[in-house]
Amino acid sequence: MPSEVIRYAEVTSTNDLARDHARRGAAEGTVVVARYQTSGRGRLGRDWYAPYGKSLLMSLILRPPAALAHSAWLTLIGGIAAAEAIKAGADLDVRLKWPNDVRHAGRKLAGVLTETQRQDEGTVAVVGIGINVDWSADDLPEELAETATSLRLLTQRDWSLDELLAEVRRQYLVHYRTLLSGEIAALRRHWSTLDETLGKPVLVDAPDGTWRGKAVNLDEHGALWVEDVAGGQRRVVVGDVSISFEE
Ligand code: BT5
Repeated sequence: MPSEVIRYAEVTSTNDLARDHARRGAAEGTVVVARYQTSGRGRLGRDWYAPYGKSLLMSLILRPPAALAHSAWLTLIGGIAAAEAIKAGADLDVRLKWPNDVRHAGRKLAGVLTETQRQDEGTVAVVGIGINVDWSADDLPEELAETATSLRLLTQRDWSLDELLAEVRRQYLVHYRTLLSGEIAALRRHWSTLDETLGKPVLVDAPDGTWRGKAVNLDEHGALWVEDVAGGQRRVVVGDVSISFEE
């Protein structure tokens, strides 16, 4: 494993450690990985659950140009990279739900949390990716029993956390270079091969409230456009969408 991987047994959150390493000068592409997080987090103050040693918990340090520091693509690429790394190891129909869910048959397998900070040497983005790998049925906490799954549960076999880490990192950096070179059309095409949000009736939970509509487009900034019931198109930048299948 290359030296750009920094390993810990237990941390608060790999995103915290990655931010600290970035402050101390860690290069773009450095990854922090841990076997356990005492305060693993999701977006909007939510928790990220992972039993000891059975999930991939990684944070990638990036130093994006200012124009891309808050681009939703930093997160969307995380989902693409996680999905592709999983698909490289098994023939699974893994899908992306905007903006950060990697799912199989509607159950969440992985999530992405991007945090951006101004530091002395410029903007640092930390892209945290968690993948449920070696969980057995007993590892699923009750509150996730209906909504989450793991690679072991889906494939009945062992997965190497190190191989998965290397592949997620590799894939991420390939797509990140595409983003840096401004080839957004290529990224959008890539997203759409894995997407399960576009064209679906959705329930949007955003800062402007909760409302129903149909997901219609992903724009060049990675924002989701949703047509509301009155036929108007609204841009969703921050928020959650649940896909409602009962239409
Ligand atoms: C996410 O948030 O999906 C982002 C997850 C990012 C985790 C990585 S692990 C490495 C790095 N270090 C961190 O501290 N975080 C990152 P969000 O979309 O807000 O989803 C969170 C919600 O998913 C929770 O409220 C639960 O309902 C559910 N959840 C929690 N843990 C889960 C798991 N392991 N698998 C599936 N669902 C989970």
